[in-house]
Amino acid sequence: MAAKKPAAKTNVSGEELQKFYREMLLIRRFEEKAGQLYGMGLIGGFCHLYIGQEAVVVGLEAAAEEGDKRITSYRDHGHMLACGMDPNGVMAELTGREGGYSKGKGGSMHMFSKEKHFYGGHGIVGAQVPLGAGLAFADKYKGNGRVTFTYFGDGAANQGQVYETFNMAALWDLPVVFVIENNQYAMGTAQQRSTSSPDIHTRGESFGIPGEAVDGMDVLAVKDAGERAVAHCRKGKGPYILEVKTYRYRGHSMSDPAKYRTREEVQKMREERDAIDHVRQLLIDGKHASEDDLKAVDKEIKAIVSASADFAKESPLPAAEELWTDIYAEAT
Ligand SMILES: Cc1ncc(C[n+]2csc(CCOP(=O)(O)OP(=O)(O)O)c2C)c(N)n1
Ligand SMILES: [Mg+2]
Repeated sequence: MAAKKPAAKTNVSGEELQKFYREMLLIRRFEEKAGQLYGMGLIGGFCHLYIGQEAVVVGLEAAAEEGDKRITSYRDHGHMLACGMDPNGVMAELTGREGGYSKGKGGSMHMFSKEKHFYGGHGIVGAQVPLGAGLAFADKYKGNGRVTFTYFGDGAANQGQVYETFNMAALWDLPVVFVIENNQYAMGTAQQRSTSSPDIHTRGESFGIPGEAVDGMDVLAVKDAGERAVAHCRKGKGPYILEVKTYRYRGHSMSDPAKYRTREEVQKMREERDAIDHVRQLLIDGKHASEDDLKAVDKEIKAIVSASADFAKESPLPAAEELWTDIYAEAT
């Protein structure tokens, strides 16, 4: 069943807009820096950038409360930064250094933070979806009122395990928000080539899970929808689906020939729908910030990001003995 969708709130404060601007810009600049470090050979293996999709996590984190959980796919750096993980630790992990969140042994797709309730980082498409329901099951069992945000892509939404999970989540009224980040592509496959019905938010209908489509390039609309979803879960009404329509500007990963879409298509989204430009305009038009104020924020964010790159470069590689730690549980 498609849920009723009121218009996005317009009475947002200047302070909140500034927060959104800052948080989205941090993700964008961080990802740009990661792309540079990858090009320099300082990051190895897989690396999937989130540039273009920033409003999704920033909007949803604004709807979250302390103790709520999040779990996502391999396109995960934005989620980490949005929930407050330290850019230094994330960059150090990307570069495989000791100071990283997984001591340099996990890399881009395998970072976790107990403190921030971030449960990864998963390289197997769709694998995080049943895990997300499991986290929500634990919270329901404990009766602690927490909600789990379980993020996955439009491609992952075609996987069987997603529907097994929908069934159980609905059956047990689990407090889980299924966030489908529909960036219109799964690697090089456009949604219309892989998906029989484009309205992925209606996929919960046969399980009785409400769903709605959200403009993922508008952080205010995302937050608004996130609040509806979270309220539904916290009332004990079970899961909720948000299909957040977004777009990735960069390739699927750092090794993407980009032959499946035109440059013009990407350029058009950047020019007409960019989520950061949108908030920038709201700040200026509403006289919440001047061009100079925003320049100062840009400078501050650049400094945080370059400090994270310096921290990463200065952090040593993991010692050889580390190969034998964190593999098996210690014998008790
Ligand atoms: C089970 C599984 N099958 C295939 C792959 C290879 N693969 C990695 S990402 C991806 C596309 C997923 O697209 P989507 O869910 O839309 O997420 P996006 O990359 O757009 O964020 C595929 C097929 C994989 N990692 N795991
Ligand atoms: Mg996708």
